[in-house]
Amino acid sequence: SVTPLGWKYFSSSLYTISSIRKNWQESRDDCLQKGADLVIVNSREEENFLSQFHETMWIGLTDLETEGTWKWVDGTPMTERYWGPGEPNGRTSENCGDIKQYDLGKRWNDANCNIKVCWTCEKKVSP
Ligand code: 2F8
Ligand code: CA
Repeated sequence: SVTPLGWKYFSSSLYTISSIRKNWQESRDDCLQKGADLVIVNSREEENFLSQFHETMWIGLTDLETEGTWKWVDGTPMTERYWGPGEPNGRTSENCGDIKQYDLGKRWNDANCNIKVCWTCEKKVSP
């Protein structure tokens, strides 16, 4: 099959980064509308794949439900951890995960869910 315009294929998923900025919830809503969700990072390879998107971008990680317990939007616990230096540091004021331009491989940040940044959607496809 073909890769749709604006999406990139990696390991049985399609990815797209927004060209505009929204808060975390509105970003997630956009992904859901596309039949996708905010990206869930399951491996070092996937984390490195995402480094081609050169913007700060929301990922599908949040501790809104229980402070300090980070979960992915599909309900799975965070197993891989690629936090940037000193992150997460925002306690109750920063409950949404983004990827910042920290060093490759350690780029996750907890940010205030209301700030507007780009976001990346992931849609699983059959291989
Ligand atoms: O230096 C890390 C720090 O950078 C920003 O705060 C100055 C981030 N804030 C936002 O992205 C809103 C912090 O989350 C981050 O820890
Ligand atoms: Ca932070």
